[in-house]
Amino acid sequence: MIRFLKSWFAGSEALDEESLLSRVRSGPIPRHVAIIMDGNGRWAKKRGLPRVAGHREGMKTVREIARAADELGIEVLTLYSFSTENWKRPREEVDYLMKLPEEFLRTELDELVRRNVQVRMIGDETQLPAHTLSAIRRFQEATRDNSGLILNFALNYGSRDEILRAVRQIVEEVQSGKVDKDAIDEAVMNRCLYTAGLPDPDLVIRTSGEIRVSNFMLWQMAYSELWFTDISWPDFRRNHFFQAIEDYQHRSRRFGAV
Ligand code: V07
Repeated sequence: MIRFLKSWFAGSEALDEESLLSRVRSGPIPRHVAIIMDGNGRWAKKRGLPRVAGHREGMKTVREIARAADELGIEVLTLYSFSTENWKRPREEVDYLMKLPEEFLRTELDELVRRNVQVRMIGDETQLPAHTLSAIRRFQEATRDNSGLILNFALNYGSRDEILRAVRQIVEEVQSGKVDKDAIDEAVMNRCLYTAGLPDPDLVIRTSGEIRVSNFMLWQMAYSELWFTDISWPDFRRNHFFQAIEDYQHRSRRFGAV
């Protein structure tokens, strides 16, 4: 009897997972989903592990969610991997984080190429260690001609910093006569941001309980749906991702696509 109940329960869980996926597939798929991957350090601490163990576990979630985004036909998945504020963390933690793009290259490049994924980065590249930047460059070169999912890592990214750089560039273009002051519009701003050429995020997800946007895509998320969960990033699964998208689909149906 217990065995029967167990298998029935497991079976209904699988059904739930599949029916959620098929419901999501039948609705409008967001073009761009952006995620603040919070809670790696807390996940580790709760288990008596060093913070870096949480970052390592978080890489597995990156793999799972990138696969899910690809399967749904999402155009852009932006993952907030390292903020301009994160340099204030302990030296050993920063050093570890800066090795993750190499680790990701080693373990994921083959599959990403097979999936026709294009890897990009937004953020200030100039302060990154040479070994980190070279892994990112290798990623970009190996996936440059791919036309599938854009897997966009926000690394040494800060939205205010991004906006200030855009302002400086626009001032330069005005001073050199390339742009008239009165012709500065949203399109001029958009092409001066790191996200130039990408659609604005339709959906922004933040894991691990904080209800803040923390200097992430402030200009770009003017009309985004926001979705928060208490689940930490290492515990975040494709079903949570599908749930966020289903909620987004209900909201955009109710309020119209503005
Ligand atoms: C980082 C793993 C995921 C959890 C959140 C923070 C830690 C993937 C990358 C990455 C970046 C660029 C690239 C390829 C992979 C990464 C950092 C941290 C700094 F081209 N995950 N991940 N970069 N974490």
